[in-house]
Amino acid sequence: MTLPTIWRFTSLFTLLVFVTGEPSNRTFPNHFKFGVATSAYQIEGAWNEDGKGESNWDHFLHQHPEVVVDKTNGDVACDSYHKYKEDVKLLKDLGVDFYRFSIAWTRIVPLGRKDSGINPDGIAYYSNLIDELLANGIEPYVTIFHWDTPQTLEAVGGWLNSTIIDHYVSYARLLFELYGERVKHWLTFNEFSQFCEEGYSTGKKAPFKTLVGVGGYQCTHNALIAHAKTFDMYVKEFKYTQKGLIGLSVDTAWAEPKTDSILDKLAAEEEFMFDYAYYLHPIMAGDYPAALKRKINFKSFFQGYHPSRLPKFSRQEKKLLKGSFDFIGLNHYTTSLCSWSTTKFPSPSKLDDCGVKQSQDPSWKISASPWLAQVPYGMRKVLVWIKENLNNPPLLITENGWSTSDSNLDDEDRMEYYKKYLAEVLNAIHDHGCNVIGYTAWSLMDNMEWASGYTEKFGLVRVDFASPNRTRTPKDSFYMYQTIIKNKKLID
Ligand code: PNW
Repeated sequence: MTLPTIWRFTSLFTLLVFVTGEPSNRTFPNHFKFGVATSAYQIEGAWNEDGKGESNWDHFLHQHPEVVVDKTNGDVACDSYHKYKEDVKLLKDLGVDFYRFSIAWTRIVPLGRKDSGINPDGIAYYSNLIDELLANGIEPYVTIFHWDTPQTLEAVGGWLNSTIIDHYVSYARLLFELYGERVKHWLTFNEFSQFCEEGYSTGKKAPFKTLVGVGGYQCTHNALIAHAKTFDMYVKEFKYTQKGLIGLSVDTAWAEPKTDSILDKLAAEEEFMFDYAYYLHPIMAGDYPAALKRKINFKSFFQGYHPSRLPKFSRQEKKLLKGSFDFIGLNHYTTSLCSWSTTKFPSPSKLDDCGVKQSQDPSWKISASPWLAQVPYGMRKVLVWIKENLNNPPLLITENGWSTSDSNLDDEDRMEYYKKYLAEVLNAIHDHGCNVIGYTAWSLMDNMEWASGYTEKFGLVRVDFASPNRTRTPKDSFYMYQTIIKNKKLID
């Protein structure tokens, strides 16, 4: 048999299994990196120490403790502001290649606007953290904004007010100046969908506004422009000397058609457009998807919104947006089943604009977070969908994890989740050639889970919130992840 004939009769899958052994023995590529993630508000505490300004989360949870289920807040959280060296020891022990953390804008620029002053102590904190990481062989991956808007800017509309764009860009420039020699991976934003839709439309996250069908689009629009301007600024002013990479993290739940019917398949496609392409098409192609614009503009017109509820990018903004990324960060946790809604959604709303009903299969295992079901195939399908529909960009999984209501050290369910999801990452790489460059577990330790307070725990490490020491104790999943990282493969 000639070689081409062998190629024709041997699927890529079979070949890869032949080359790499059984699927369960598959390894992560040599260049593949492992990390863990946290965010500033969720772990740091020290909310007003050493010159830090007030963020929207500080402000709203102090004013309205009742918006958090256990009426807690992030005033102390894991106290990482004081215990960062202990955190780095844990990271070193875990063996991660990188640590994804976020910088609190108000620690660096307390009043949000750079011209109102910067805070040397806050600057020193992250500088020390970065040095400590590097001294331990761990790369810092920095999220510039993980939802904690300076309250001074929130008070004048936050992300609804386009003046925030330039303040954000100045803050980002300062970070590149301060830390760019040492930080080579930047994420401009974490999950537009969560802080924009939930912050300004459905009112589940700070600033808890309910401008349904309008606020989320406006916020996303401004944040996308801030992202594009920051990317452009980095390329023009820093990239040549600092040689870093810039991406952003988007939230990518998989949308599975509820049945095999054409209609349900179309419903899932519609969900992808509103969940992924809405955010990713602008940064890849320079504008929102045409079908999304048509749909929202059409509905807006008949609802009496002139102009449309979906803002328009200028020609200059489109130019900046197009190709404004080095890699895409994916936060993936779960899957939903999609069908067309037979009951009406409130109108106007993003839900109504999309028109798709989402549900969970009753057989799925649900975590302590009601939205988070364990559906491992969703991980593979997301990676493959993005590869096939969005031109195979480099993908970094920036979050993936499982919540429990207790903090038990024998966290079997979390271990099962990680093993199954990581197996699907391997399948995406080996069977489908997805360009996945790394994986990040959420989270290093139990922390302040936003409006769920401390009731949903995502940590590989237990934190004793009853003790002023915030004592940290690794769970079984910590040791399992440690072994996976060491071996670059899954161990049964
Ligand atoms: C992410 N969903 O949020 C955030 O980046 C983290 O700060 C957070 O702690 C973590 O996930 C766990 O919740 C999400 O409904 C919240 O699909 C909700 C969803 C996805 C991500």
